[in-house]
Amino acid sequence: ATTLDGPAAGTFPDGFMFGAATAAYQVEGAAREDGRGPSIWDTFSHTPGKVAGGDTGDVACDHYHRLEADLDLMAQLGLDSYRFSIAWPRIQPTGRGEVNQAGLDFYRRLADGLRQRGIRPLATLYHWDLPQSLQDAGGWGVRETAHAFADYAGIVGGALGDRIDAWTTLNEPWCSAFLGHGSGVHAPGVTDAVTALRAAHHLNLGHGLALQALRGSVPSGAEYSVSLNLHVVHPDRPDVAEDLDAVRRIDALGNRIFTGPMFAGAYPEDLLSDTAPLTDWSFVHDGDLADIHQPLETIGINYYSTSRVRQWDGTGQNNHSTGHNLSSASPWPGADSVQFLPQPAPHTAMGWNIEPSGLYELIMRMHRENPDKSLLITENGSAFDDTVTTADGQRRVHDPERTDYLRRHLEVVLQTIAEGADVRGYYAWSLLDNFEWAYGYSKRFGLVHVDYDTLERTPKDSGLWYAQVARARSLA
Ligand code: PNW
Repeated sequence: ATTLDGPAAGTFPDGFMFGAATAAYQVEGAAREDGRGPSIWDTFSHTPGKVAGGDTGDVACDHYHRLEADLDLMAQLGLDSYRFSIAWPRIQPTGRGEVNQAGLDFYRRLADGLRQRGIRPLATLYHWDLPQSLQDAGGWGVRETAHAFADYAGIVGGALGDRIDAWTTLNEPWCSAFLGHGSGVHAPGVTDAVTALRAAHHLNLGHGLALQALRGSVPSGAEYSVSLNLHVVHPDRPDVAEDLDAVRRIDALGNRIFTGPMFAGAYPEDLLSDTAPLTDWSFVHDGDLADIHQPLETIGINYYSTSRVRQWDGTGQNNHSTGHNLSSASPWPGADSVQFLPQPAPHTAMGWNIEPSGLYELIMRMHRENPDKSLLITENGSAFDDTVTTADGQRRVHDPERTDYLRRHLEVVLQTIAEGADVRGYYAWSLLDNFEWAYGYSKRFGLVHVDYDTLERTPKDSGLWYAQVARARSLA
């Protein structure tokens, strides 16, 4: 129930952070500069047929060279916080050993530039750009990668912990494990169900070991989180047991495979039995669950859309789509009996349905299940086919659908806060139009438009609206 002493209707609580997010490979460019080594996304994007239009992150938004201007842009938008990721291959070009000072220097300049402008840095250690040398040694399919990740975390924490006090270990390990190793639509492009499950476990282990390394290297008082793209899954026929079981299976593979070990110290029993025909999970060693289940202040929620599932009737071709229907291989190991159904309009340019109530469900569920943790919406946003117009020499991007998307999701955030959820901030995805993974530059999520010929930035109408909200701290 709404409390009377809660924030005034329509007003965000003091200290609530309005932010925007990016990821290193999606914006930085400068892929071969200052000692950066190759990552699995360099390899993948340079492999013909993997990314729409043959696009790569070689240049991207050239953020690496335009850091000062982009920092000024963030200040202009009135951001309280900026969520970015650190490129592991800039810090350790081969993923192990020797540290590349120039890489650390870039993120030191970024963190200092943010702080000088009163913008709090939130650093993600891993947003999908695994050093290629580690992939050559087995990648997330092998446990050594989790240990290498912890070493990297300790290096970064030691070098930057004096100026960054909010840290996220992994971004969306579901995507790394299952789009990277199940459907293969993301790097490294593997399509093997067991490797995908092994990767999920080694990502969990990497999260726990990295947290321990960060706590050992960053001054106390910092806040730690993980960003999960939790799935909101509804049954097609709520009164049919098989459809409810389909929801349970996807909840296990999409959500509880991470929240179980990370927040409760165990893999769900139903996940182990659902996947028993594929693997006995002997890659989980004694002590791993204790290593994974570390104290954690904050859950980062990345939310875009909802899914609707039913039991597949076995005819035609099953549709494993979660909005990434680019491969016939499934990102859901052992769930071949589950069918994903098309969702009703409205949709974004990704084909994802717009459903703010899904964010409500997710926040309230995480709040209920983890009353001791605070929450951050670490990503939420939408792609639309924007067009730039010029009037009186002024470039404008009219994107009312994006503003509407943001407004409706922010209304939900306010509602959950009024109902007691401890939501501390909201990060729009994304600050800039950028390299949208398998879709290349064809999908635009930015608050700020990027012209990929000139690299000119133009705040969209939605960005200007967001700046107003951040200033007023209210949606009124
Ligand atoms: C997230 N899905 O990706 C990522 O964190 C961002 O880097 C990305 O640009 C953004 O969302 C928009 O796509 C996702 O299939 C990719 O469920 C796929 C899914 C979800 C999130």
